[in-house]
Amino acid sequence: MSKKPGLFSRLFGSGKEAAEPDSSDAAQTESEQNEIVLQDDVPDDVPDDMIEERSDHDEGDQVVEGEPLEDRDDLLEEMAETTEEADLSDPVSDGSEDESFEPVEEGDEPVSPDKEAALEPVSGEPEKKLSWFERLKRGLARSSGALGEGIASIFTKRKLDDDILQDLEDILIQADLGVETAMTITERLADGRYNKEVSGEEVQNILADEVNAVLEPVATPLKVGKREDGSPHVILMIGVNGAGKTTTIGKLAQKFRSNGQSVMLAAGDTFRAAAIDQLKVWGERTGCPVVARDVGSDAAGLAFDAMSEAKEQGCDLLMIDTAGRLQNRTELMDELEKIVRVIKKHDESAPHSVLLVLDATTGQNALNQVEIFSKIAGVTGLVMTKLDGTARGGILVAISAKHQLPVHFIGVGEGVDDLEPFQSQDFARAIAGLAN
Ligand SMILES: Nc1nc2c(ncn2[C@@H]2O[C@H](COP(=O)(O)OP(=O)(O)OP(=O)(O)O)[C@@H](O)[C@H]2O)c(=O)[nH]1
Ligand SMILES: [Mg+2]
Repeated sequence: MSKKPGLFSRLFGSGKEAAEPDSSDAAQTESEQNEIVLQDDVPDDVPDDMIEERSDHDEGDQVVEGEPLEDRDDLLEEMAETTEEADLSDPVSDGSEDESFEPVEEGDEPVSPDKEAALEPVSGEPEKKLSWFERLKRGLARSSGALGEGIASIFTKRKLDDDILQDLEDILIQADLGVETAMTITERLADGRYNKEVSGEEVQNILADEVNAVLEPVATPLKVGKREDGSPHVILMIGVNGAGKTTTIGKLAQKFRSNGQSVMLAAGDTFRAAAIDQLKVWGERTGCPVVARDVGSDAAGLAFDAMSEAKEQGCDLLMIDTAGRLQNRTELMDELEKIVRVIKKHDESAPHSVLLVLDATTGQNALNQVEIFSKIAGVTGLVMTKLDGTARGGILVAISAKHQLPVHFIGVGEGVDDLEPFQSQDFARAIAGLAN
């Protein structure tokens, strides 16, 4: 049985308990074999204007062209210490088959138990494994707590009147559920109950039903698997800085691998050496080859080459990481547009999934992110991270009511198993503070 990191760390994400990643000789050798460091040359069939060097940007580390990656051991040490980097503490999936993914006919073996054991944290007491719903409920505790307290405080043996309905609407709007959903819920509550006593539990049930009604149509499993022509399914991961793109790639790689799929990763965040290395660490942990170039290289060219490489190696899936970018930064959004354009040069149908990673703690700004990233890169689905530690989980309801984009996964912690396929009923009951 695996030793899990502390629950607090998994739900509230201090990252301080992260064990140093495995850097044994064996792992290093495997990692070296897995790494595909490409020359920064331009593929022949991509027009020159698409492959010009990217412009520097003033966020994150400065780009130094051709700068070699820092010493791996130092970087790994640094990553284990920082709270801003990927969680390195929880490499083990529960191994259960996930029906969200298509079965695989060919491909590499999933991560072997030996490799998993080698990556296990070495200290700490094993914890009772909570069910996903328990973890979701714990993760959403701040959102449901704020809603629950508000509801309890206004539904105390009073008859339902306009003041109570207005108070409830305010609470729902404050929890970022959106004006439309808030109004639907209050209208439904008022229907047949006006001037009657209403219990908090009744309100919670209506809240859960209405939230579910909005979310059910968008709760869509992510279908992945090799294309009919034998080429890999290409997933492009996009979003603002720090949303959780790279961590989500790592968590998904683990899931796909335990479903027997062969996965390649592309380090398309070429702005920072640490970002490239973060993905390499996930590659090591999940047994996925990583296509990387030097920091400062052209991200679109790298994506193009990674597609050739993944096809050549017969991979089922290619996941391309990208640098975080604010949606109002035109030059960075232009670069993203170029990445998509160059990917299409390789395969008109790609990227087959463009996953926008949204940080739940950003609240209303997420609505704007969905709008602009969709315009630029054709978002096909959403992943919402950090639903733990925020009272703003209701934003997912507002986004779904407005954009109706598929929601594939939600994250409620930094650990590798804190990302799960999105289930509307679970989410609705958890946010309303109801027992399963
Ligand atoms: N609490 C919590 N933390 C998360 C979750 N998902 C990711 N994180 C943490 O968020 C931080 C940023 O994650 P990254 O994956 O590096 O984010 P990113 O979008 O790749 O960031 P940039 O590459 O800088 O744009 C890391 O510390 C992650 O461990 C989550 O669901 N809950
Ligand atoms: Mg990243």
